[in-house]
Amino acid sequence: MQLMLIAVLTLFLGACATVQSGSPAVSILMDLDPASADRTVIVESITADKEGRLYLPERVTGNILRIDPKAPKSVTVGRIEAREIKGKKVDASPSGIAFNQAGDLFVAVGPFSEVVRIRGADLNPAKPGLAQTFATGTAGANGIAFDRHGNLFISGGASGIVYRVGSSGGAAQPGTQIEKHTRTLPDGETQQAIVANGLEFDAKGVLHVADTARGAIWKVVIETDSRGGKPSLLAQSPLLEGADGLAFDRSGKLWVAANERNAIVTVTPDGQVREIAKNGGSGPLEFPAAIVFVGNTAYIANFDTARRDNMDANGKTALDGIGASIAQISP
Ligand SMILES: [Ca+2]
Ligand SMILES: [Ca+2]
Repeated sequence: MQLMLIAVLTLFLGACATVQSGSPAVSILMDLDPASADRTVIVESITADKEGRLYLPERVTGNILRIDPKAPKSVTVGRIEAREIKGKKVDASPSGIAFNQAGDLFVAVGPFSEVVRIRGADLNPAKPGLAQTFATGTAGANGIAFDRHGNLFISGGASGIVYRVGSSGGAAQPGTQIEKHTRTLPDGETQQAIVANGLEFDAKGVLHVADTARGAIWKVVIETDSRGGKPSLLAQSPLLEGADGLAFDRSGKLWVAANERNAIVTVTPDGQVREIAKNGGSGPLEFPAAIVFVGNTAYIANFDTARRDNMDANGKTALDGIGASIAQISP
């Protein structure tokens, strides 16, 4: 009897150890609108400053939100104003966000074909800084990332173009291009044509590009003149369908938000793909679109659009779950 008890206990403890060494748990750091699960708040990207505070551009208002994960509360520290273009009011609907080394904040604004800047000193909850034009000529501007020389790279979405601009801004130039491609989602209708989405540089300065349409990650070696070489495929997998925001962890592993699959996937430097978290439409991942690390903790922006695995059972809405939010994965 005693032996049997020990055997059962051993099995039980063994199972616990297996669970602990398996997938890390995803939890919610903050619901960005506790009053609603609808898209009253829309966040597509996330970054962090040197003090570990999180920044998200909000698409409905054009506000830049700042959240200290140690005491989560959203404050507005900057703003991207709507513009009048050809007689029509055009909202900024900002996407990619990144700091440069000096602590100035940059945001991709697709509808303006620009990247805008707010100086670090102007990120102020008492008087939110107004964004100014930094780079122009970036049609479809989506993901952004700085190389170690201070050049800014900007993904152009379905065109596959990745633009580059020097540290003083101005007219951006094409740096490299991912070949165009369109994938039909499992619903047989939705077309996914974004081949240049999330961008990130690894520790060696190699640019990585998320190809949402192919479910792939491309590597691009940047030449000394800051132009990109020919893209080479690091990984392609059904697990990467919907690949959006990217972030490297401290070990050099690439984390990928696979938005349409409600999943977080990792890719090793030799191209091994592994799923580390996935859930249905009720969260905690709700169309995860971007990731940033603060130390060993990953913070994830939930964009929560009604597509594929984030759709409710009715096949139309994404009102299950809590809506726009920040999820976290702690080691
Ligand atoms: Ca909510
Ligand atoms: Ca939802």
